[in-house]
Amino acid sequence: MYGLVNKAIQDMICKYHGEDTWETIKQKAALEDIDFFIGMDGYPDDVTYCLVEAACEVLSIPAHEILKAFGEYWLTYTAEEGYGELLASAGNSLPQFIDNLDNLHARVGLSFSELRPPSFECEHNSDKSMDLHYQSTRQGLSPMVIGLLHGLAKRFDTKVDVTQISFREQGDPHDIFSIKYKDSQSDDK
Ligand code: 1MF
Repeated sequence: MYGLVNKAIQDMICKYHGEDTWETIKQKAALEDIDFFIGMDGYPDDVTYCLVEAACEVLSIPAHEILKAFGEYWLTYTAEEGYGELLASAGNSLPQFIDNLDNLHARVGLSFSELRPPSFECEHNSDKSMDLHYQSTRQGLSPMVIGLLHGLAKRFDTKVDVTQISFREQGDPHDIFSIKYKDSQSDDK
């Protein structure tokens, strides 16, 4: 994955647990030879998975919680690290943004050819509910998607309820999330 992802993990860990804890995690992940991550360089996915695994052990937090927290963090991190306009161009509501995610990744992929973008396909069921089909070349990241959805909800001041209804790791063809959402200020039930 692009170094931007590893940089964001580092930033989140330093912010909430301090530099020393980050150094411990980096060492545990056997990445002590890396002085810093370069955002626009591609790194093996293993680097990211090892960081998450080491963070689990050092912080005694399960992987799914770290991934979920990271998903939320990704939205504020990228908004502040030069991708504010990219995010803004994807829409100004939760459903619109999700509908535009494949376009957003296509735009990034034009400039950065090593991107392996996931695909997010929406089935809008009825008012304020949808099924989201998530397909990725990578395994085990569905908790991060749940965090990303909560991060989007925060961004748009929307209440969201996410339930995973199909699980690739249990042999389903891909992950599917059932999403219900509601604008915070709206009165509809
Ligand atoms: O292949 C990749 O390296 C990769 C990296 C990040 C692919 C996707 C992503 C973003 N994605 C990560 C989780 C899914 C991974 C997977 O299933 O394979 C999050 C997608 C997302 C979902 C909901 C809401 C917002 C989301 O992301 C917005 C976004 C997506 C990509 C970028 C920024 C914001 C991005 C920008 C520049 C990149 C890489 C990704 O590369 C750089 C970095 C620095 C300098 C130049 C290029």
